[in-house]
Amino acid sequence: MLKDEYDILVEKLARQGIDVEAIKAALKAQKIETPSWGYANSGTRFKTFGWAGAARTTQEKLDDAAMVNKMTGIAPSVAIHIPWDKPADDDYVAMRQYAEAQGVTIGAVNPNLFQDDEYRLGSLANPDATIRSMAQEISMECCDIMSKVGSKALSMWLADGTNYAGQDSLRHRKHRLLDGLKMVYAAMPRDSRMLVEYKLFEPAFYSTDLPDWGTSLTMCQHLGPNAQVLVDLGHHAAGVNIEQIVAFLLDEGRLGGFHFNNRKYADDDLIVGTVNPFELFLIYHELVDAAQSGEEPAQSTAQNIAYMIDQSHAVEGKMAPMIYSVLNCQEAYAKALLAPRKALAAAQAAGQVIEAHALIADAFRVDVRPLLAKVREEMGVPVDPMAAYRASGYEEKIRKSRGVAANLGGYQ
Ligand code: LRH
Ligand code: MN
Repeated sequence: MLKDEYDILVEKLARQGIDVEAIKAALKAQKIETPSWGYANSGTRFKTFGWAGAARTTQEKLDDAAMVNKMTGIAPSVAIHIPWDKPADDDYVAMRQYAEAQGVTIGAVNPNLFQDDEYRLGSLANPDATIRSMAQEISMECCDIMSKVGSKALSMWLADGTNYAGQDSLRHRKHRLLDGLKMVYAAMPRDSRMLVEYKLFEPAFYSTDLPDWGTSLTMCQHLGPNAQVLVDLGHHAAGVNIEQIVAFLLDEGRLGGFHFNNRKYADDDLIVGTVNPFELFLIYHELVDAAQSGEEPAQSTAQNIAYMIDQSHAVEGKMAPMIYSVLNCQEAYAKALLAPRKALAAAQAAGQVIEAHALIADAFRVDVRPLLAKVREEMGVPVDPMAAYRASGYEEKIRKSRGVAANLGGYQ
């Protein structure tokens, strides 16, 4: 069945002059990083529902991430969050060895600068110099951890901001923040990069010190060439054109990576591609366009993106939603890869508005599942990862061996 559909799709794409083998090669090289915290219990401020089998330790999170990679073949690394993933014996080399023994590597290192009591008025932007030093220390400790675990990315998100007008000097918070980031930037391992994540609001509700892409970009330009912007899909005001931000940052050579998820209202952290799959497709369209443009710095920037998932699965389990998320990214990428770029460029140059839009909309409408099944078959991973996971017995195994974790508060 899929075979016939695959043959029909290949014929159709070949007639459009599209190189199907090149698309398959690109899909086999796709890499999506999963978040360690996505495997553990997490909820909302109202409630965290304990899920039987949710990971309780970093080793269990690495086991789960390895299973997601086994099922999909394109999730070879795991982002860690410190101190959520701080090993009891502080042995990060052992953590690296455990991960690699499971078949995954440690990816981005995220310093947690938002859960200690001292951070009430902020971390790097806090008016109190002692607390700023504390946040700088923890961030620089994460730079050491990067060397031990073999990570090339320090992922900085700050909850810093204010809740009331006049609460603090907005310009002086900017000065403190940049000074702090500069100290951390200088402490990063050579050939690594800092990913600067912005967020419109929450937990601060009057001003956020890194509220948007422009602020993050400006900070990155002050810091140096190894600082790039991280785009979390849930961190924008409603109606913002995220794919245009992606195109702009690619063209500036300052797009470092993504925290993929989806939202209907605010930072909902839902499964990527479940609310607005067309937006996810358009984001991949801009990435493929830049990667095939021959224009610099856009092309090399697009070929060096950290694709990461950052989600909180409050009601839908842990493993199935993570596998489903990786598959949604794979599908969006496949659709973007098969868009007829030459015809599109011609229609755009000719000002053929509807024709140009229709070429992109048609690419989105293509059912790429037969192509993805073929790619998985050739990669030696399950043709239907969700069905394979359900049939694996893994969910039952972890439910029995782990039960429901005790601590059920927010994130961990
Ligand atoms: C903040 C954020 C950030 C993480 C956290 C888990 O909303 O997106 O990336 O540190 O979620
Ligand atoms: Mn995020």
